[in-house]
Amino acid sequence: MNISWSRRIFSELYAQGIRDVVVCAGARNSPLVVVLSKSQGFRVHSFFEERSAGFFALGLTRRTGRPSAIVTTSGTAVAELLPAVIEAFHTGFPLVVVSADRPRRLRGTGAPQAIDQTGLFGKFVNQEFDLEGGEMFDLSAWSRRAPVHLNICLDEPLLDDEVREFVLKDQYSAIATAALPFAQSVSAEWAGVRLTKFLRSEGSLAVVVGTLDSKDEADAVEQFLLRLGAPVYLEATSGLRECASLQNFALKSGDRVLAWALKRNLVTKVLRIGGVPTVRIWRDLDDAASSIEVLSLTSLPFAGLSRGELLCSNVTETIAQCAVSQATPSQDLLEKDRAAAAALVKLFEEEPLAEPTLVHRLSRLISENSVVYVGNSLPIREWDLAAEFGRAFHVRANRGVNGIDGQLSTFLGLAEAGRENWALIGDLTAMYDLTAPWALRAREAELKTRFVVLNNGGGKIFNRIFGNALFENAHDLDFEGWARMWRLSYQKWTEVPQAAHGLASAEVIELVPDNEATTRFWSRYDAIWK
Ligand SMILES: Cc1ncc(C[n+]2csc(CCOP(=O)(O)OP(=O)(O)O)c2C)c(N)n1
Repeated sequence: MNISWSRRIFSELYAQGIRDVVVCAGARNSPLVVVLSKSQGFRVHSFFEERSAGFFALGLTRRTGRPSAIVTTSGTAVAELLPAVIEAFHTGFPLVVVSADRPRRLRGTGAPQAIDQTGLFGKFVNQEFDLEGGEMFDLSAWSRRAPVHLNICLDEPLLDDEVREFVLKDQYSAIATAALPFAQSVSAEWAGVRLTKFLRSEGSLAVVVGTLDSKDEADAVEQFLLRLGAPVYLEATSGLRECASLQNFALKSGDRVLAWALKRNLVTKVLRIGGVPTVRIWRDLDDAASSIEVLSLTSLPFAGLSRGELLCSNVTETIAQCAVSQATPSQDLLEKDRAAAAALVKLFEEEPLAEPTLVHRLSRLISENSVVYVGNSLPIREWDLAAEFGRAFHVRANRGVNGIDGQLSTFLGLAEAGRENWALIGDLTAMYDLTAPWALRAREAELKTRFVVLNNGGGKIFNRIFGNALFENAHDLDFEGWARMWRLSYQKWTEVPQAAHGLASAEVIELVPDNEATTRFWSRYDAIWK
């Protein structure tokens, strides 16, 4: 019954609203793969490397707003999906993992390509179904804010029937398949009351805005911040850095200004809105001895700190329920920020070859409205520090668990046709995901993609933190051969040009900073805060 069962499985997934299926073929999943190849209705993406494929599927989910599915064969192929599943779990995105398995009777016997696939994803899946002999699954209780795992045990003969073309029927109902609230969620009314109390309490407030879920949410937060009038640190993934209306309260000299203000008691309470922030002070706030009050308002159930208070609720509805009184921003803080921001601009002029300056100039080169994917490690931090304020981009990142894995694959999944798509990632991060351009083979014609590899010769974030060579994995490799292998155009830049001419539809740009200039830049930046 493998063939007819596979048809029922895909019909059900289609009815659940899934439209994109990433498939990594092997022998054990052959009934699923063959049925998929004969089905009409899915966009099928074929990949051979499951780790990248998992992140690509996550990118597709993020772009389409619908869960995507990923189909693997048995054994370690399934295990390769763990990083993407963990990232999806921590960012509240759905994925459907469909793993083929050998029959249950072989579990624990050491038979070829037979591992115990149940429980492989642990607490990072919302539901797991271990199915055999035509059993079906019921996804009505799936939160759609985390992955699910369907483990399909298939016996031989694998291809046990003729496979005919079939057209999938659209029974998908957006209402029946809407995401459920997290168990930790509180009502917007309750959250609004709590937020009002926090804002009215004694103390001097700063706001940090991390990743916001949508343009509508960003618009609502913008209006809220305007009413509040408190100093606000806007991470690029908030989508609010470009708001002209917020320029009077937006801190523009980097996250160090917050550390500076906390040390001087110019800020005594912090409101975080959106995703867990990247800013360094967020880690410092975890200090149990800290007297700084912290409140997090986020749609995800993660406090991101072991102290402070979490309001997991609908952000837009909560701020609509909140009675805001205008804050009185610390003038000392705003003045320091203005002076430091001016010093930063001067540093960009005086150190044109330093890494943050290259990032700054890149942010002026990239056309507005592009998708900009910023990789973890220094790229996201340097973009937050150095990207030109007021320019509108769609900034994306994987900040669930801050991994340097799967970054290019996620980028290719979420890249949008009809826009330019730029990825800015570190060199080790690029090496981690060398197979990612495989995904372009299916999407190439429609996509404009620029992979900017900031090649500073290793994991330079550690150089700044530890100054110990073992952390850095220093190297003198370049990316020209990688570009050639995937038949991508390639350019090497040591400076960012005034305008981007002659870029191919898919281009690798190796951006090479002058490491001495970068060291000088950071020591001069540090001096601003002494
Ligand atoms: C999967 C994973 N492994 C290891 C790490 C730890 N880590 C954080 S940054 C980093 C180095 C990144 O180097 P690179 O991509 O060159 O960026 P740079 O630090 O130079 O900006 C490493 C290994 C991680 N975040 N994720």
